Amino acid sequence: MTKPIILLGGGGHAKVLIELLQCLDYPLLGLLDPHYAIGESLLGATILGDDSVLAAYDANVIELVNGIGSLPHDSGLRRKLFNAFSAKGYTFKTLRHPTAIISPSATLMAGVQVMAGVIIQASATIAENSLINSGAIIEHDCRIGRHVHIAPGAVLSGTVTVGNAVHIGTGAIIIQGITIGEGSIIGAGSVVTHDVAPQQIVYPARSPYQAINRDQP
Ligand code: JB3
Repeated sequence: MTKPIILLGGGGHAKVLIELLQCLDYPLLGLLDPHYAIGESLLGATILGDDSVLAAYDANVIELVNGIGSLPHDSGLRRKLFNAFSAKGYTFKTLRHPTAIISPSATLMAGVQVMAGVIIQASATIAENSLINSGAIIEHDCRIGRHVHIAPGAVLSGTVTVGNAVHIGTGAIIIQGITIGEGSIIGAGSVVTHDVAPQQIVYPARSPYQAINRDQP
């Protein structure tokens, strides 16, 4: 049976998760976000307060959902909250959107979130607290580390290995067999054809954007 859920965060990613939890008919007690007043509502979910409120809830009785998303250069709040509350004995629920296609031989670890329209193929492994965002494709035998964000529409071909805390931007393409080192950022729209060392930033290879007036001869 699904335990009552408390959602961390009330921003853009949390809104998408509230609707996912409602769609799955999971019992959402409310959410924690210091930005709101207690008792306010967000898409039908009640604000319970800031993270200090969690101390009132037994870690064996509830489950958490990490509603903090991630940006390439953010503070790592998603990772910090996962680590801090896991250390206190709380568990993070693994979520699968009903429209996602997930191979029965794929492995999703604690707190992994698979959003709408994702495809995850045979023998892929996704480690703790990673977020596979809308419409991403994770092909067979990929190994995705912890605290990774695969942004909407990114495509990882077969046997790609992604280190911990990597950000793969919207629409990026990673060809088969590539390894991306821990903490690296792959910019939106990049096409990655060589291994990427840890802590690198990869920008898409394209010329500067130039607008041409359609009326010019
Ligand atoms: O790219 C997509 C589809 N989604 C992005 C997602 C992956 O990452 C989205 O566009 C954003 O770039 C980002 O979503 P996120 O993290 O929801 O960002 P934002 O809308 O800025 O909301 C962050 C929320 O976290 C805010 O409401 C903050 O008040 C709240 N917050 C800040 N510090 C906190 C804390 N909440 C809790 N519980 N604890 C904190 O310490």
